[in-house]
Amino acid sequence: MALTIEDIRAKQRKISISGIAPPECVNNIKNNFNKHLHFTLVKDRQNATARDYFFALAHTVKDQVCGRWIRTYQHHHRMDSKNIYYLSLEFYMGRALTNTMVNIGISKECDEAMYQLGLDIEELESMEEDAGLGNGGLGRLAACFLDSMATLGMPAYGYGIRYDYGIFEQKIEHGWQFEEPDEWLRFGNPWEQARPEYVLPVNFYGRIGQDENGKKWVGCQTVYALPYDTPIPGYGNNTVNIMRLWSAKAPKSFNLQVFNDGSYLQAVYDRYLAENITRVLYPNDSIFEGRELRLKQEYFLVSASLQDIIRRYKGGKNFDYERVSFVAFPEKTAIQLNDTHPALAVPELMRILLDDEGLTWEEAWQIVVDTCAYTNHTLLPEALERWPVSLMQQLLPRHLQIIYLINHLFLEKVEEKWPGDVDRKRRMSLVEEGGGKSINMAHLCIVGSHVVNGVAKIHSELLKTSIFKDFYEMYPERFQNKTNGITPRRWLLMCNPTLASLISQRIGEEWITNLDLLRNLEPLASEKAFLRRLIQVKQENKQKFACYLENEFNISINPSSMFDVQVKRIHEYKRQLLNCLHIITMYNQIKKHNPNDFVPRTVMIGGKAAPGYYMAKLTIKLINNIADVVNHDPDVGDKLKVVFLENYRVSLAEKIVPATDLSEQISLAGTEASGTGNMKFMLNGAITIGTLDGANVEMREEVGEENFFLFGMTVEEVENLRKEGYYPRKYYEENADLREAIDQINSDFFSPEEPGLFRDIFNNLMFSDHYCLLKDYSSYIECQHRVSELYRNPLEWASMCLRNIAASGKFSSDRTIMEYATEIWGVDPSGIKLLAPHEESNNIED
Ligand code: 26Q
Repeated sequence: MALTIEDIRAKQRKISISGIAPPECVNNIKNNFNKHLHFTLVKDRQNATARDYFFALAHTVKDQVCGRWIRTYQHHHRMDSKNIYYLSLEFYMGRALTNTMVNIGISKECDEAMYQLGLDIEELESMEEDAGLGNGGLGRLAACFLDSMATLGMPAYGYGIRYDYGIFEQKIEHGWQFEEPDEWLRFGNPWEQARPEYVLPVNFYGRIGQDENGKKWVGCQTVYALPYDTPIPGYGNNTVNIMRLWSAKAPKSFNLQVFNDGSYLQAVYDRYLAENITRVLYPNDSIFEGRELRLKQEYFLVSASLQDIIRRYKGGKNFDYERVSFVAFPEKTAIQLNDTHPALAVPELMRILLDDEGLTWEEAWQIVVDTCAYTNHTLLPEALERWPVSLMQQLLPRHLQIIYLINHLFLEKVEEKWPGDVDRKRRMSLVEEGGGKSINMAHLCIVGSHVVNGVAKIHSELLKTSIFKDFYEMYPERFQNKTNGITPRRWLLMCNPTLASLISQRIGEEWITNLDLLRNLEPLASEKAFLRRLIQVKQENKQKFACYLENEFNISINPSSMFDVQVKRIHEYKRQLLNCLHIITMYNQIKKHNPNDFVPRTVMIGGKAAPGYYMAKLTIKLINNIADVVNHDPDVGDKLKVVFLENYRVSLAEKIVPATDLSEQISLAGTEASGTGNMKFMLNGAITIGTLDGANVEMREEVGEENFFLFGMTVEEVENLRKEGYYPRKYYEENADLREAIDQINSDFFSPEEPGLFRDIFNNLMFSDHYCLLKDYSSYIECQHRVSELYRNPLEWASMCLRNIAASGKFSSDRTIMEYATEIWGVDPSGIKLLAPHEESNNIED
């Protein structure tokens, strides 16, 4: 290998200290760092570990955040403007150290300080655990949104759950996935601030009745919600917002009954059961499972957050405690529901306004609808939440009663509009029959919100014509599109510093907060000198990733091969198996023809399977077995290499995205709501091979069809094919290469030791193939040929990469959030820049 990891780091260091850090700041950081090492960690340089150094630096950085945090709160209170609340069961934050340093503008100083102390800052950064409180796209989107809202200076709060265990750690053994618990809090979390003084009660079970105070819900079990705050720094504006995560705590009196009976030990043990509510993130991505504990989590988040929101409303500058009024609530409050997971916000806010605040139904309902908005993230029927009425009746009897009332009044409106249309009422009802009654949470969200949005143009259109068609006919004005985005801070500035500085050298730094400016790179697409530098940057990133694989996993890859990458959750609709069919086809080509004609590739696939998802787990095993055969075949050499990337997560994405040449976005058209990984690759100069699905459609629109490798059916073609009847066998019979690949899977070519291992994959493809892999195979293979041909010409390839970077501006989450702000929340982000604490005349005391 030409370069070692040390060479690359030394080179990158030269770039990163091109601006000189002021010595007084550097000294200050060194002093604080030493102070934390001594007083917070009680270590000296003799016995401190890399982890100790990470914690010392994290505390040093957090100290710099506190003043800005307090000032932001003061500013927002003074302004008394509308607050935005983003309710989500998932916030997939990843690591915070580098992001915090970058956003508050002290990364150069910290680099220099650690250098002077003889420490390797990258090694310290690598000690941080990912905050893995998410599954995939939906959770990562929430994290990108928090960054953008802070950067736009908006008074915004993320509300979520502080899971003791985040998304499981994926281990691969003999090719199979195993799950290990993610003990992310084991060494402590330097960023969070517990706020026990703001603890709130959350009630469960009980029954409907009337107590002495006129309460309608009595005899409940109470669990406390303890808030933990994490700072969310905006980029370069001295704003620090809050993400507030709730942790379950049993009240002291919990199960006092049992205690009085003398079973003290049982009572203490039961406290632990109550606290299980926030124990673990459900690891299903896009699969609904109706577990009671999950419903408890959803209500726990909603109940605690709404109490907190109302407390803040009542603490507002102009709130009149003598004459409590909620008329202004929607003017001061926007609540965004991240999918249906926090749908209970609708009946819970109704319950509070009716039972606790004494409003009439009509008053309360208007407030709820004007305040709430709902984002849908999927069309897949198996992902839609439908909670059994029997379960709701037990756990939340008052809410069920309110939902029935909402439904009754809603169906009256439907009857008014379409008299006698019984079937329509059945389709639109919040209560569904069949196999026991259940509540359709998406219907509840649509009826209880003033806006419903999809997450990419094509997805938002499909919502209106398919699953929510009836609702669109009823409330056309409610339906909007908000195409997803990603934060350019984490996904370029931070994860790809060499590309970021190459860009800044040419067009300045303003792109960091105005990503549309990347368009100014377009003229450089024909400038050979610049393209060569772009190639060089990509090559270094690839080499660095190759070093990482070598050091961490003892895997060696050829850094001059094309890095062909598909990283995302493993799911049938995302079609990792189509990628497998291509790999097998390439392998067969190499074996049959002169391998010297073959453009070398390293195909990397990564992602977690939900622990109970059999087909996804079998797919991982197949990828690993294919890798075994391909990588050990001497005829293949370093022409083709297959790697399964273990434990794909945010921090691994930050390493692989900058090193990727080809981004695989190959879902069946109409199944991927948006995708956001696709955007990360585009921003980092990868070229996409993809279908007309989700945000791919808009990426292609932005970059031009000549700069996007398109294949596969359109949504319309899928619909027509399904109508006329899809017979996968036909494509198997028509195409010899496809047949060969499928036969190899079935005839144990990849499982000689375990005959029949992949039979279920074979049967699934041949006799069902719900996601039409066989139909799209030939156009995929043909498209991959064109990709390889282009890769032979490095300058042409680089030119296309650059055009992709230049066209990626639309996919900044800043743009997405601006659209939510103006078109859903009715606020105009100030974009204000606050002064840093040390820049103000008076300090923390006021
Ligand atoms: C629901 C109930 C019970 C247990 C789990 C769930 C559950 C959890 C997570 C259901 C769905 C999810 C996650 C969905 C998701 O990540 N969707 C993705 O959202 C992205 C952001 O909008 C899109 O880019 C992706 O296309 C979409 O798949």
